[in-house]
Amino acid sequence: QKNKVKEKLKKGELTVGVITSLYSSALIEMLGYAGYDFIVIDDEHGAYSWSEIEELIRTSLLVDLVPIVRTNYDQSSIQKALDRGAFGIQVPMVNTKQDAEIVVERAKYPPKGKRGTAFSMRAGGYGYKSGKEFMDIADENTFISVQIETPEGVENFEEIINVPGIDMVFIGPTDLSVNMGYKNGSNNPEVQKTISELYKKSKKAGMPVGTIASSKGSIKEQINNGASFVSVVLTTVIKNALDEVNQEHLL
Ligand code: 3PY
Repeated sequence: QKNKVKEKLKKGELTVGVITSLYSSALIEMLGYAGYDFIVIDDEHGAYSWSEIEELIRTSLLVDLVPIVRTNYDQSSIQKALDRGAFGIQVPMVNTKQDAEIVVERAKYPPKGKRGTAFSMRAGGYGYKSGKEFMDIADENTFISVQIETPEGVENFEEIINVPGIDMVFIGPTDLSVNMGYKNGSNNPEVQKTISELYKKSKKAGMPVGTIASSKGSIKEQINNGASFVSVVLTTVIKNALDEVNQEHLL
C-alpha cells in the first residue's frame, strides 16, 4: 500500500486528517469512509498500549486512511510505531538540526539510518515478506514529520527543514505559545508573527507544513496560511456542531 499522504504532499496537494488519543476502530472506519487522508494516533499525550496502536493501524489500512503515530522523541517509541506498521511518524520537540538527523536515523534502515531490523513483527509481514524488499519499501514509504514548538526550534528552523529525509515540518501552536511565555496564547500577535515567518521559510524551501486545527474556523485559516497537512481535533468538530445548533436557537 502506497503512502498517499507522502505522495500528495510531494505534489503540493492538501491533506486533511484527525488527531486522536481515543482507542476506537469505529472512529477510524468513520474517518476512512468520510474520505479523510490520515489519522494521527497520538501517543505523545495518549494512553495507548502498543497492541492498541497496532489495531488502529490495521483498521486504518482497511479504510484507506494513512496511519501516522505521534511518537515521543526516544528511539524505542519511533521503533515500536514503525514496527507496528505505521506509515509515518510525527515527532514532538525537535529543536536542533541534530535532533532532526537523529529522528531520520531512527526511522530509516542502514545504510541510510540505524533503525533496528526485525521481520517477525507486523510491519515485516511477520517474516512472510522478503526482507530486502520490505526494507526498501519501508524506507521509501515512511513519512517523517518533525514538530517545531519551542523558541529553540524556531531559531534552528532552516537547518532543521534542510535535513535530508524530513518530509514535513509540523508547527505546534499550543506548545510554541506556551514555550514563548504565553499560556493558552496561540492568538498572541508575537506568536502569530513567528508562525507566519515559519510558513514563509518553509515555502521558500519547498517544505510542506502541517499544523493543528483546534478552534472554530481554524481549518480554513490554517489552509489559507499555507498548511497542506491539517490535523483536526475532534473536540473542534463536536463544538462547532453545537455552536451551529445554539445559533439556530438564538435566531
Ligand atoms: C501543539 O499545538 O503544540 C501541538 O503539539 C499540536 O498537536
